[in-house]
Amino acid sequence: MSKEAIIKRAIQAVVDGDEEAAEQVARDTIAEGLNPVEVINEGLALGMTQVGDLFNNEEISLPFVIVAADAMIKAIAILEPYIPAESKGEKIGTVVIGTVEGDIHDIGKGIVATMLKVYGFEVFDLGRDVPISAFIDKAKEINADLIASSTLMTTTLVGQSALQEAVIQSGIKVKTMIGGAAVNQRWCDKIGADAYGENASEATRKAKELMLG
Ligand code: B12
Repeated sequence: MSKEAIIKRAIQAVVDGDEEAAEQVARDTIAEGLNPVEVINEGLALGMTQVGDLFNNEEISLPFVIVAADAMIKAIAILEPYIPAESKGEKIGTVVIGTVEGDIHDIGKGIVATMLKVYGFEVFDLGRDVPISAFIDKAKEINADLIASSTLMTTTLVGQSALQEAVIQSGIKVKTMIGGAAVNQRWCDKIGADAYGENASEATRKAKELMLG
């Protein structure tokens, strides 16, 4: 089966919220020797974006979004062990990542965490709804190079500015990177974070740049 056909099926499986179809596409991706990262980014994630648009236009209700998100999570769980490691050499840096307090959206954050691992970072994923103190404590404990935070809601954006403040207050030497659907470069500049990444590829590129700088 061609890559295009698999990607089309991946998009459709998420839009339909069809868990079995999503898992089957993941297994077919592996059987066909395709790159799981491409199927996640160009297929599953695109399907989730379409679900978001349908939800925004009030064409579907929240339960459908939940089912679609579950289908995507199940497929990613199958694909993750097959993602080829790009960096076989030395560790590039250590990252603490999480979704800020009050926000339970974690699919995109999970993709970013996976990509950072693939590209040679050691990643400590604190999950979702993470208090600011937990980011700071973990960063201190492991002597992190980078704290990466995600948020998808305008109501929880303030968590990223509070985190930025807390990093300064704590005096730890750590870079900060922010992302998530509610975030943009303007917000990054406003709160003084070191980098903003629009998607997982940009996140890895910017994280690498921060380690060099
Ligand atoms: C799936 C989803 C859910 C799922 C989440 C499942 C899960 N485990 O994550 C469920 C159904 C649980 C959910 C719940 C809610 N949701 Co919701 N949800 C979505 C939806 C449709 C898609 C999000 C998604 O997964 N996209 C796919 C991923 C791959 O994309 P992504 O997250 O943007 O991540 C990419 C980039 O942003 C970036 N990135 C992400 N994180 C990071 C971090 C860093 C450091 C970097 C560099 C980059 C980066 O890279 C990622 C990969 O490319 C969005 C709509 C949308 N347009 O975003 C609404 C949306 C985010 N939800 C919304 C809302 C309001 C809610 C609820 C409050 C609904 C309710 N009334 O109960 C609750 C939230 C409860 C809470 N306290 O958090 C709103 C937020 C509105 C706003 N602007 O504030 C949105 C925008 C929908 C809308 N238009 O109303 N939701």
